[in-house]
Amino acid sequence: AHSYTKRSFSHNFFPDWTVTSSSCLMTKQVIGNTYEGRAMTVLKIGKASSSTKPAIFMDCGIHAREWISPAFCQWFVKEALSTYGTDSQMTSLLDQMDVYVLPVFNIDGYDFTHKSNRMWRKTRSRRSGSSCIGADPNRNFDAGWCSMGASSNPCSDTFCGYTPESEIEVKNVADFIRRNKSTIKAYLTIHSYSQLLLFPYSYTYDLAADHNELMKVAEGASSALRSLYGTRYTSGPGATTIYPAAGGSDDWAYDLGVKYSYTFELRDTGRYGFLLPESQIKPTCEETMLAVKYIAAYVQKNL
Ligand code: 0X9
Ligand code: ZN
Ligand code: ZN
Repeated sequence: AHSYTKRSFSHNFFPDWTVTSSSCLMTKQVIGNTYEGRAMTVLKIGKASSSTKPAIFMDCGIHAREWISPAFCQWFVKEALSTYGTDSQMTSLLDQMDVYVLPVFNIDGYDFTHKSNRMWRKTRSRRSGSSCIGADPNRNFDAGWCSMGASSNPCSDTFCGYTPESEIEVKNVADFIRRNKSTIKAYLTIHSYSQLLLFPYSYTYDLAADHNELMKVAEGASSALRSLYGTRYTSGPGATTIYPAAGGSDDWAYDLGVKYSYTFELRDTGRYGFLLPESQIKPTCEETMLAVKYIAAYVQKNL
């Protein structure tokens, strides 16, 4: 694709920008369809190269009601494309690496939160034998699957699904990451809310082999984030920092070999929760950008 315009997404949170470029900084790839048949499109952002570049994978909108998350992916794409060539860090990052962005992971659920139930969390898959709909995509990955902090009851909001990767959206993403396993150096997944920067593990209390380094990078990213508006984040392994919960994408990616695997829980800490007011979208995206760029710079430096 040779241009990026605000019309690229069905939900346009930032109507004040239009970014166009004559160079090839972004291409897109459909990685499969959702349960209801919507195309899942991964954007690949980076300077075109004949050789394969190391990459960072980032997804937003695993959980339907966490609306600030897809807003952040959209912000990231706009910021990356519009600051390439002027921001030295972004330029160097996109020269050397690619960033894969999946703007909305759980598109069916996200659509449902706009039309029927604002607090929906799961996918929208159906199966004969149960009248309850959907599974929690962040309990459906093959990482200690359904062993703790997940439910085998299809009516639960944390239903782990019938088998690992039973949700087609999870299968599509897992297949994409497996296919690109040798190039993907970092996995970032954006959720809300609680202001946390989590890393493996959540399916066990055991510390990750890279615990110290993951903690150090998380602390650096959190202080970069805090430097803008003073927003405080807590860093740590999922199991002890939020709660034990198996089947998450971060643990799965880490065990696959993607060392820098992080879950962001964006603003706020509960005053508005999932219903974060519009006035906080832009500041939340701006500060989160600093944390993501901090992690990206660290990964780039340690390739
Ligand atoms: O429970 C979750 O999936 C995440 N919190 S949320 O409120 N956005 O639902 C936390 C995920 C942490 N990582 C794992 N449990 N693997
Ligand atoms: Zn192009
Ligand atoms: Zn979530």
